[in-house]
Amino acid sequence: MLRKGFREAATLLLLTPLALVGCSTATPAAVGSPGASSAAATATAAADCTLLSAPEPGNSEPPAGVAMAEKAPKLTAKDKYVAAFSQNASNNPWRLAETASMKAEAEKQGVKLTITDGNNDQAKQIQDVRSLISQKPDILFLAPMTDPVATVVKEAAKAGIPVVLLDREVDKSAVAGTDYVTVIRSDFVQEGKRAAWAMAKATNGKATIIELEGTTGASPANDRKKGFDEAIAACPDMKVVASQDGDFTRAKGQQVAEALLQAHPDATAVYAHNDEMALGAISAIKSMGKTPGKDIMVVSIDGEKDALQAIIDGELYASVECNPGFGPSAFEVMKKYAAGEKIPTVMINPDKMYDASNAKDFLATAY
Ligand code: GYE
Repeated sequence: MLRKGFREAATLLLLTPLALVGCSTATPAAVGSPGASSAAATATAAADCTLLSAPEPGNSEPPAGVAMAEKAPKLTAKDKYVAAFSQNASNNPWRLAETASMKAEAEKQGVKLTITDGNNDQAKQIQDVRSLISQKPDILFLAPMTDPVATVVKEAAKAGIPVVLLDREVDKSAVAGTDYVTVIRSDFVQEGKRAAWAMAKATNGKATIIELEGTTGASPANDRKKGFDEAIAACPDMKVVASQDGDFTRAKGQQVAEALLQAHPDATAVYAHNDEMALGAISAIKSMGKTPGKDIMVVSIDGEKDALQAIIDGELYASVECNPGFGPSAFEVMKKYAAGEKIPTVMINPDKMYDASNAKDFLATAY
């Protein structure tokens, strides 16, 4: 948790302020894109923004006291599994990369995998899951669009099908370890905190921020907001002045960014809950005759190829990774569960931080 980061920072502050300038806590100009020395980033740092002296929060500690999945439908070990995957949308590179990872791993493991696409429509995804349940797969992988998909998670459990949630949560009416086996995901609150840290670096702790939220009701949208808000509370001169749903898409991100930037001409920063919306915002900033990464600093989450390129181009300051490569972990859980091994009810993926110091190194392998 960032708390750990704060604790470390507080200890360091007590010991020696000089120790704070380590390799992972370099000055804004050293860490950031060329935009770090921009007009948006005020020349003098906000002295009372403690994020500026804190180390990059990094990944959270693995959650403590996680229960094991005891009451979910069982999976019988077989030579050949028939699996289903309900994807919620195919409208951005992150979703396409996740689906490709599931397909590739199923092929590798000789698993027959049926995939449905919810078209970014919750009602369609609910229908998809019902039709997959009626096909009685051995296991159902489900990347939920929004919280209410919990309804069909419970229906799958009633039908005796073990469910593994991928990349998002559903609402708590579906019980982990009972209605579904586990959820594999990132720590989205932590991602929000790491984005806030990067934003503090980008703006020297002084920013008038526009926030582009992910799809309303999707757990990463809730948590990325929460983590960011909690972290910037450490910086009195960082304020979110407008926050709106950009549906995790480039087109909506651009449209919402245009409207909010017009309504708030004093904005100096955009925090987007994913790269696609950040890239939309970058287009919006340009169309208003402003320079992204200079007049307006942009920070986001995911680490897709176009975002890494935008970092290299100095238009995006940083992107907190959220890795879509779920195939290997999803099918490993399936095999372990079938073998009777105990499965924790939540499994957290570690994420990197991409900025001007490393974006080039990851460009060739990005999605
Ligand atoms: O960040 C975003 C996608 O649920 C973690 O959904 C996922 C998010 C991802 O559409 O780009």
